[in-house]
Amino acid sequence: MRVISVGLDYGHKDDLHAWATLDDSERAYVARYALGRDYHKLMRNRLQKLAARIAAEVGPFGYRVFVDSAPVLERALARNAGLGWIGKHTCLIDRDGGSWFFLGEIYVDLPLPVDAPASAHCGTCTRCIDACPTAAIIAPYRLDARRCISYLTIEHEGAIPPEMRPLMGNRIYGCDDCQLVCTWNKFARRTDEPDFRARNNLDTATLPTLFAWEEDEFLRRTEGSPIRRSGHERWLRNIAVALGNAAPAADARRALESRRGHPSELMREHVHWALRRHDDAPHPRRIGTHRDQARTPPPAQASRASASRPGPQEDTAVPDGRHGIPLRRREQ
Ligand code: B12
Ligand code: SF4
Ligand code: SF4
Repeated sequence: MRVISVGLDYGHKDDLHAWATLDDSERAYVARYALGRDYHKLMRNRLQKLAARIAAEVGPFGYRVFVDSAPVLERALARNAGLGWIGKHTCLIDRDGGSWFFLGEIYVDLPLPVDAPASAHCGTCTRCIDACPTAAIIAPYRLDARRCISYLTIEHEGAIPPEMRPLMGNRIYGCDDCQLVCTWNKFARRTDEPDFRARNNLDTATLPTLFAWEEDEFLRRTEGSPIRRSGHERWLRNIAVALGNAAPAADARRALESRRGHPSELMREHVHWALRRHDDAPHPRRIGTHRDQARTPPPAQASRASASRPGPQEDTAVPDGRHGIPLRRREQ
């Protein structure tokens, strides 16, 4: 048996836009991968087509397609297939493609030649570890999923641990910070895939706007989106946390007040927490920035740097304050 490992780019054109949203506590941040159509079906269809094309060339063969659909170690397989290396943030990165791509596989019974694994190029860089708002990357290549905002906002059921809430800033669905700071993503391939374009203005929407969606509207608007799977209650729960982290403003308070009497106990608790944050913070709360990180001296020389393509070891510091992460951990 052999595994054909495939990457599908989802990177959006402009990372600055992502930083601007993270900087603006009135707006909602949705992970880039979830702005458009759910990738699972799209990628599975493409892999099926690829299998059909192979069959047209070599004749019928046995195969099975996977996209997150079974306990498959997708990153390890992709690394072994030469698609990239597993970065310190634990995502797969390619020198030319960055890390904004999904993974999928076709298991085949064809005697294909085996590719060589990709070599690693993180060097001494620690940007992703330093940038993680919740310190979820507890050591290079080790993620504590319980601290990861992606897990907390997408997978976690029930109440979000109160100590994690202030660290989440305005991230309401998934998180990209560790990838946004990664130097290799400066060169990431961007996608023109219309299906991955932002729907419902999810890349610019304000928190009160999204908080106002009732369940039927939520279901209608998230049709075909990965967001739908988490359900309306979790959606509201996450936005309540983000509204609690927003700079005090009449709009945020009004939105929270409108859900004070929500039938779900979970929601009421999160709304009360958020309102308490506003009561306790009469002055505009300082929004944390990446300033300190941008000022960190560039990591020391690592292996193979390309002249035209600076690796993480070269100075990639950004202008002060451009990379904002609201409410980083030291600001609790
Ligand atoms: C669970 C999961 C999560 C969890 C935990 C993530 C984690 N880093 O552990 C949460 C919800 C936090 C999460 C978040 C995200 N995820 Co996710 N997630 C998965 C999922 C479904 C399973 C991963 C898993 O736990 N596998 C089981 C463990 C045991 O395996 P593993 O983590 O891959 O690593 C082990 C193996 O590689 C093994 N190993 C390594 N080498 C070798 C060699 C040998 C011989 C052996 C035996 C084993 C071995 O050791 C590793 C450590 O135990 C995968 C899809 C998949 N099926 O792989 C997507 C996946 C990893 N996620 C993906 C994405 C896009 C994300 C997010 C970016 C989404 C977002 N923007 O919010 C974030 C990124 C967070 C981060 N920094 O990693 C993509 C990553 C694409 C890429 N370029 O790498 C995947 C591959 C989905 C996909 N099909 O595209 N995710
Ligand atoms: S996705 Fe966000 S919370 Fe999770 S490890 Fe990356 S930066 Fe940290
Ligand atoms: S930010 Fe640095 S350490 Fe993290 S994955 Fe990218 S190159 Fe590796």
